[in-house]
Amino acid sequence: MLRHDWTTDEILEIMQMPFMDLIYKAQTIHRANFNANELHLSSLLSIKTGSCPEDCKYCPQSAHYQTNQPSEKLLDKNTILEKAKLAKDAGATTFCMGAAWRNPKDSDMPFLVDVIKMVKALGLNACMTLGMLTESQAKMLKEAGLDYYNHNIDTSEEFYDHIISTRTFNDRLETLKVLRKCGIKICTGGIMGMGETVRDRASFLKTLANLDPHPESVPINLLVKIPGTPLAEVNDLDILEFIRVIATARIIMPKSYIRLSAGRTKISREAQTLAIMAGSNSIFLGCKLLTTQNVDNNDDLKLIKDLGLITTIKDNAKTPMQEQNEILGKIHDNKASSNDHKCIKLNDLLKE
Ligand code: SAM
Ligand code: DTB
Ligand code: SF4
Repeated sequence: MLRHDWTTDEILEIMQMPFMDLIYKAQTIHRANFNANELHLSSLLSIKTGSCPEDCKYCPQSAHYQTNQPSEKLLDKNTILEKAKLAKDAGATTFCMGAAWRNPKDSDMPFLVDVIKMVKALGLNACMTLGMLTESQAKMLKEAGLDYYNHNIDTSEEFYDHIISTRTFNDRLETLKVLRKCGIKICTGGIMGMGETVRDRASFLKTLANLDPHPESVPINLLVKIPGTPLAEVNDLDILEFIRVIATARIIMPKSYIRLSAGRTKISREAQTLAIMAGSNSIFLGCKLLTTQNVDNNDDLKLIKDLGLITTIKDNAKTPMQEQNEILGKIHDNKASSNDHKCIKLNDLLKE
């Protein structure tokens, strides 16, 4: 039975049960609702990078902090289309486009509508994350064919003001309501390891699980510490605590996709395996997330293969390595990361 009346104490009790019991319960619930060997693959593209007016203390793209993230103008349609095609060739089924905006301007809407139509025409699920939306904007995105909208609550209601001051927790919930009203699937989650308490993590999960219906997609990010941001030096979260959040999310939102999102570079393949065992069933593929480095593709594919996971990676993908690198890592040509050369053609590894 899907519940929407959780208390923080009830969730705390689940999250703090003996670890083996927690994983067993999460895995049992996962198996009752999903194929436990299946992993969903998404691909991310930052369509407008940097100079964001919001002051989210974790974010490399906030204009409030001195990070190494250069500001870039909105990508053009052809570039986005090219990246979407490459994502499809790589085997992603969902293409998620992010913009460093507080909200889109009404004058941006025709462009966004065209982009959604282009991505949908490729047969991909389209997802966007553009900040707050008005109802008329959400309606336009829905009519264009948008499947998912990512809009994270990020942390607990109680801790929110420690992390962001330029908008409120309630602002976030309002946009989520607008999305529901317009029939767009909701992707909302948050970031662990920002200095929050265990109770904050339970309260964060309570807000998500008490949304009715549950969000279709729940990204759980581990903080990527960005030099120059106020959270650059925060203490590392114990990885078992992170796994506890994933397992608890699976238990209380049994039918939602739980996405093991940012921060995978910080955790071992064994910890990622544990996260998948605890019920996360989706990852972002590619050497780059929006602006930061992701797990190198070689390592992801080895893990997929070693665990015998079923993914949407296609057997006949013929993307040249050069192009593959582009979608998987060098979204911005001038910022190749040191591990770009390790991005390999997906199927080469799977066919071994
Ligand atoms: N500007 C839009 C917004 O905030 O809704 C969309 C883009 S924003 C970068 C998308 C999400 O990325 C944020 O909600 C946050 O949860 C996540 N994120 C940003 N920086 C991060 C970091 N350093 N570590 C982990 N997750 C991060
Ligand atoms: C989400 O919760 N995680 C993704 C997706 N939604 C858009 C983004 C992670 C961004 C990590 C920091 C960066 O690469 O800029
Ligand atoms: Fe802007 Fe989104 Fe980053 Fe906050 S998380 S600073 S809203 S890009």
